[in-house]
Amino acid sequence: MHPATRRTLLKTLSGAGLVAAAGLAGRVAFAAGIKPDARSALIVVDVQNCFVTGGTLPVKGGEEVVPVINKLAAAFENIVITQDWHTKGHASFASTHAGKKPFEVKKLAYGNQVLWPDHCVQGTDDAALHKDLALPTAQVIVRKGYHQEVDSYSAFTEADGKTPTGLGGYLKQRGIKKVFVTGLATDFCVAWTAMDARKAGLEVYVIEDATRAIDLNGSLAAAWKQMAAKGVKRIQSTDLA
Ligand code: VGL
Ligand code: ZN
Repeated sequence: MHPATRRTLLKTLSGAGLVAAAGLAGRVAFAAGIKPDARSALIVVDVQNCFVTGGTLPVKGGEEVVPVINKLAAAFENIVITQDWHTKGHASFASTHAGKKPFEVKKLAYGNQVLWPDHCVQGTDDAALHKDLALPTAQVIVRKGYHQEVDSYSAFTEADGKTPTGLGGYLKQRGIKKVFVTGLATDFCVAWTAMDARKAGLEVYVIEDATRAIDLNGSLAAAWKQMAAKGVKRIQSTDLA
């Protein structure tokens, strides 16, 4: 082989090798980056009877997240569960407001509120966690939406934008840096929880196939867009496998 040809060939080969190595390193780094560690928590949002088939505010396919979440749980040392936990006659219920129907919007003291069917009333079977949700290692259950006049999609801060639930302080005291959000519904409680987790300075992933959406007037696409703008990362449960 002519020396010049050999030089070219070697360059080409090492060049290809470098590219291949970089590709592999990139993949490994990505996988390592999203691997849950001791400072990570799985947040399981509102997997309650109210939000699955047969409930008072059913999310299409809501029950399908249960086996996905049960499987994910094995990878987490820290698990937080949330429950939507409304009073009777809660301000977010259409039935509370004369002449209002579910899914209409009403301006309340803190801003526009979507009005829902009566759902997740404290202590009812409708508000209980789904019976097949198997999370024996979960350490805390955060209830939200219990102030009569204020809703709380977010598990961190109520809809008035200022009243904390305590979850932010809990995670901070426990040294949690990274959260993986799952549950119901993608475009309401999951999205608001994920965005508030960013506000709390956490690294945030939403595991898409461990969520299901209500999708009211394009709310699902809007939620993904808003989450992306706030640095929430959208992943699949297989990314953690
Ligand atoms: C939710 C509507 C009303 C949710 C809660 O869990 O996403 N959505 N209350
Ligand atoms: Zn609610």
